[in-house]
Amino acid sequence: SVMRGEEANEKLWELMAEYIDSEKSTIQKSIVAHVEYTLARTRFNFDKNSCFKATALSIRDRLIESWNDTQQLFTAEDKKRVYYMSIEFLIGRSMQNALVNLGLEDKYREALEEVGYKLEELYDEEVDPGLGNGGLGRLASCFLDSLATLDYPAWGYGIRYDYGIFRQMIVKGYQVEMPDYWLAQMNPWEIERSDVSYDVYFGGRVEKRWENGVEKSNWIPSETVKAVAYDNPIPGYDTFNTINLRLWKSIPTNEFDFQSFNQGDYFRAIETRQKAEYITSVLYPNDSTPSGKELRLRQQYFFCCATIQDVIRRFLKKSRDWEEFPDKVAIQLNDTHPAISIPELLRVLVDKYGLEWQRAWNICYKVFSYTNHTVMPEALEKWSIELFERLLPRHLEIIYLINFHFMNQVGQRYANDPKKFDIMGYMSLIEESRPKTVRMANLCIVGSHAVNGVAALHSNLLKTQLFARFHEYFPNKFQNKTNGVTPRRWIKCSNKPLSDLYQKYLESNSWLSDLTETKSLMRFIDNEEFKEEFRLAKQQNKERLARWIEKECGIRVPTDAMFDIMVKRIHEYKRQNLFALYMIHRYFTLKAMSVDDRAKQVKRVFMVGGKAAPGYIAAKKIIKLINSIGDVVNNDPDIGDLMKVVFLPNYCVSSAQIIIPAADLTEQISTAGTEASGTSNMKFVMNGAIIMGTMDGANVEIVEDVGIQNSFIFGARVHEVDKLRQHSGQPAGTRLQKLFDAVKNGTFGNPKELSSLIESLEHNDVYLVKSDFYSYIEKQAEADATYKNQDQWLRMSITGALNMGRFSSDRTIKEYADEIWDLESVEIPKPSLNAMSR
Ligand code: AZC
Repeated sequence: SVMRGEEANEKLWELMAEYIDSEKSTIQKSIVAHVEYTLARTRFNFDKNSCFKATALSIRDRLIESWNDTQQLFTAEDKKRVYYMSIEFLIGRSMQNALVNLGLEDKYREALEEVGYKLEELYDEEVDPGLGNGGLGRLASCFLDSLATLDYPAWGYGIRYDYGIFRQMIVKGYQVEMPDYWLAQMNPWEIERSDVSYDVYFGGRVEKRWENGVEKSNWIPSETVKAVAYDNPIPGYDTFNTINLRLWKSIPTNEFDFQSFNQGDYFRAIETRQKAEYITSVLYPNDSTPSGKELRLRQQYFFCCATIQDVIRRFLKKSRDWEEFPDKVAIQLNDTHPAISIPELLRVLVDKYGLEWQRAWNICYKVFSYTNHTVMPEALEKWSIELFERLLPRHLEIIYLINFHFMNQVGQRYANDPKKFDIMGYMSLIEESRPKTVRMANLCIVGSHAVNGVAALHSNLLKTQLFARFHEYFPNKFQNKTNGVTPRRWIKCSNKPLSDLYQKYLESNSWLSDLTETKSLMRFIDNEEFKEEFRLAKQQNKERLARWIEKECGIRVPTDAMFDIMVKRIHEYKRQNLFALYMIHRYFTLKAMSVDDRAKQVKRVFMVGGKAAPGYIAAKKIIKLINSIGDVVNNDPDIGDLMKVVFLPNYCVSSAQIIIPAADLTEQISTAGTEASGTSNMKFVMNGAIIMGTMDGANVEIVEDVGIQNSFIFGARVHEVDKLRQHSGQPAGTRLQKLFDAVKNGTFGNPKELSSLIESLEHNDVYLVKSDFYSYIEKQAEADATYKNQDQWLRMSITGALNMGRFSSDRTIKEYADEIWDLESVEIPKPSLNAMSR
């Protein structure tokens, strides 16, 4: 019998109430079942870590349900999908994020409390998967969160490294790298898909034959490995959509090397197999600088080849025309690391499916789009022709063919230009250097329909400098997509006091889906109660960080001091050295004061965290310098609590979640024109920190929205940089020279090791430390003066936090979907009651 509207509604609510009531015991039952059956434990050998695993598995069950529904619907609707290809995904811990997005955090907390466990303690049991270096990898993960939240039919594709970014230890002030075998404990989130695997080939030669007057190519490779899929469900916030992050692991194929075997060389045969597993064993720990190693190119091709096969298999599930491919598939290349996908797709279309070249090309470039993340020329990937030819002979041919057609067009376009050959040389995919190389960025630009930078200033530099000739040739290809970060992880999960405050004053959580809503709270900017609560939230976060520092570093820091923090990869262009020089300057200034004057100064805790690439000597010396400054300052009885210097070891996603909410001041001080965007700047300001920074990357746009009067901006502007660089050997000026001399004479650390840091600034100051120093210390003095006026500081901090709506990655992803991918959302309907009470 059919129930009428009202009656049906009532029944529904009854069932819902019952369902919600039973939820707590449902959760408990599911955890207990996993303890017993999945982990095979009893209450006699059950500990916190098994409780974490069982809880994670019970959450995963829910994720799998919605993930299956999502995939089914995507298939049924058959709308266009986007594939986000990235060689890095800095996922961070998953448990809290999953619970927040599923709206189950409080329910799980209650359910666990009853059985004697604190949810927050379980969070700390989780390993932090570090399958990325820094901003680029973390951006990819924020993007997945937004793609799921906005109901886009999207997939992430990457590599399942056995070893993520190294664990950093500080021993006697030096960085020591420890391997991060994050899979030592089972990974409760992933689903191994041994049924989803593809062969990937390397090496060998290319055979030619003629068929109906057309030359056909056949790649005869010499090596095979298998790519196996590991699926990681990514839940959206406040939606039933759960998308997939598919990571590939390499394993040997089942074919055995019979030749070695027959010769009795059993171990040789095993060795070949181990070489296959080696491909996905370790993430290269270089940030922004290519490593140029053969294994890295193997990693890149391995994950591109498997991904393209997977994408095509999905497309071909329904039989159709290849011309439809760009209507069903968009592939975003996160930097040039997945660039070989372009020749790979062409190869498959031409060699395997027999498409004619021009037809294949017309399909191919419509599918791809490319994001550039850096303008530093030394950071652009180039692979030697020799290596390419040895590993991927057919792909090299295809790249030559793309280039042949492209050079023809460029030649025609500039036929009458006296600089024609210079222009062609500049735009060529091949660099006629020694050794000859393939320019991966040029390949991406030519092979994509859209190219974007990651902040307005950066995108303009791409158009006017780095890729100027390409912009002239393809004016409509170039776009900007200013980065963003997910407010779910970076406010809700990281900053409970602030989230509670927003929830209270906005009377809902909808700000988590639309961060621009927080702006309406500006009406409370004169409300003393609101301001006091905001201040208290910051204070709680500072105390949490102080406890973390005491535990991790054994240093006690005063929580009534200004927390001045710089956390990011260590790079000369980011200028941690400038920050260090300021610390020395402040120390000397304090030392020179009378006891009475000192007592009037603002207390500061300087904190630096970040990893240096293991082979980047100068960056490692900067770490040592900061630790040496800490050794002197922290043990000086004249200074006491007035100033502390802390190096925060092993900066990673989970420590960022504790560090960022505690900052009063955030250092974003890269030389103008060097930091493409920055994303920690956004996280810090959202959490109430004030920027001490340069007009670089996304700082420019942040300042636009929060007001320049609510930030401390100093230093050369981007248009001034070139000229200043011509004088990079200029003298430092007396006050700065004094600091240089202090390092060179051994006041901080061993001058034999550290003076080279100073000498490079004296002779060839590429990043303009000397010329920005004086405006920097002026701004720092202004920050002190402002901090003394606590009400003014608080207003600046609140205004910043409330005006960050634009920097949610939801906004960024919406722009990609509308302006690059031409993608529509596919919303999963609420599961039926039947499904809910399953
Ligand atoms: C980084 C940029 O340095 C940073 O400014 C930006 O915010 C981030 O990407 C995300 O767009 N670039 C890299 O990490 N680049 C590489 C090649 O690793």
